[in-house]
Amino acid sequence: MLTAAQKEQFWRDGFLVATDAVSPAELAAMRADLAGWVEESRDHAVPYGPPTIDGRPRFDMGAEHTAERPALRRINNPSDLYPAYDQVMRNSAMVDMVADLIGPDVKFHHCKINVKLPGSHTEVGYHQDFAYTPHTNDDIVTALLLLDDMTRDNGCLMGVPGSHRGPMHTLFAGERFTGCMTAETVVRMKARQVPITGPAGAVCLMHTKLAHGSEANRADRPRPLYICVYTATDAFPLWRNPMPNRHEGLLVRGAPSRLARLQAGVVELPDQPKSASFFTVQGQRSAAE
Ligand SMILES: O=C(O)CCC(=O)C(=O)O
Repeated sequence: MLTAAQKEQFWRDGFLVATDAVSPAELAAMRADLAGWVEESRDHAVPYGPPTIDGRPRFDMGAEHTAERPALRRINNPSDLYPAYDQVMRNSAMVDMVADLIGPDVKFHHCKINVKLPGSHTEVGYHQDFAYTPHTNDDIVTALLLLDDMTRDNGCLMGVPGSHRGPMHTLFAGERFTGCMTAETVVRMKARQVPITGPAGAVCLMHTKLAHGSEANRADRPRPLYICVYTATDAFPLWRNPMPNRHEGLLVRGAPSRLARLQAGVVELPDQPKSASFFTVQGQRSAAE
């Protein structure tokens, strides 16, 4: 699926945007579900929905949410319940692309949708995903599928090229897990960041150690991302899944592994409060909290 140049770009920069990661029909089905959920959220004042397997509300809204101006910001593990999202997580071109990078043997870890509706305040504080999901090795790809065009003004992802080859940065302030890098580190990251943009149906394939964040949506178009995390089958979790789900460990390509591959180093383990989504961990309140 990916050319040699695309693979080289991924390992050099730590990310890659590839178009046509899903078929038009797959994209349309996911978008139709999402449009329905945004409408449904108008009837709710607090996070709601069929709970995740660890009992959390599946749908989370920001504190600014109202019926008139919905701020649905997160849907946790949609592949657990919704066929369109399950199909894409298991068997889309996106999965083949991931296998080209860390395969041939690949398993699933968790997934979510970050919505960023127009007028919502949702932003993503700078972090490296590996700090939330440490494993025995870092052959882990976060696949961020664009359900709409992602542009500079609708709160696109911002990433620091090459940062996946540098150190891991703490997400603690003293003893408190903030889920974000420290203010000093963020200044350094932002000085080197680049916008990551693309059309609906493209995917940003991101190395688990890439430093990234994103700002609020200032446009009149939503910026929904369907985010699926995949690992090589010989990468095993060192800590509990921040978003437990029915399909953790599901083999999506190749063969399982009974060997764990270990990478030398010291890993700081996260501290994950059981809130409706990681936005609250990062200090952005949920609706009606
Ligand atoms: O939604 C975004 O802009 C980034 C998502 C992200 O970093 C995450 O969910 O870990």
